[in-house]
Amino acid sequence: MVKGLTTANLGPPDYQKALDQHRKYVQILEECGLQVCVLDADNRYPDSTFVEDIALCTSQCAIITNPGALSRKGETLEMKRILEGFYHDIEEIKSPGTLDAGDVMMVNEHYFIGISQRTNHEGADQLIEILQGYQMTGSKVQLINFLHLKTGVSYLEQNNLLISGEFINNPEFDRFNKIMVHKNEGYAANSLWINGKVLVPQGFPETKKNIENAGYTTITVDVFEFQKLDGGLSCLSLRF
Ligand code: CIR
Repeated sequence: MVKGLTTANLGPPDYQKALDQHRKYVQILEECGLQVCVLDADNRYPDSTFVEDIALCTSQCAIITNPGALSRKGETLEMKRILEGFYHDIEEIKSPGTLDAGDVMMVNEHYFIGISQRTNHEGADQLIEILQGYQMTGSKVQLINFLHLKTGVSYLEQNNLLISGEFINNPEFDRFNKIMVHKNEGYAANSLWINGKVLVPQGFPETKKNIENAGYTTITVDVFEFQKLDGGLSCLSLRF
């Protein structure tokens, strides 16, 4: 993982610390009532700990993505094999379409899809067509600066949206109650709702307070070693 893709300028991650933070993350998911299946390390793919990008797990089917970064394309094979153990229906995004599922935000049966450096229109259109085949819907959101859609916006259920930067004034999100994330706490925009609680990355007190003021219990999680690789709380797992 120390060779993972990054724009963060925070230096390479400390592998031992990352393992420790990952263990705690798993423990917290379990404490939130989830059954966690921890995958083996795959040393061929330094970014493969960010499993969220490789598949979209819906209530009806799993969709294996076609990651936008060349170095991540091969991650899909193993993920497909694993998800076949959980899903009857598996779909795939195909070239020239590319899609990272970190660009996909689920709001009930609707999926917002970021058009980014990783996800192109063709990939998003394929996803929308697949979703429609299962009575779900999708719509596109153009990104300007963020790596992934969910780097800057997280759905916390009950119509509450944690939102930052370029998304704050985007009319696509007008219908939500917006919980703002200030510029100096931007990383915390990737927080994670699980069974009524919200996991918030460590070190962002204002955002944590704003989430609590909206009525949630928060759990602080240290994922700084993963922040060094542009990864956040949601990227580290697939929830279904
Ligand atoms: C990458 O650039 O692909 C990884 N270093 C980080 C991926 C983070 N994933 C996400 O935001 N969903």
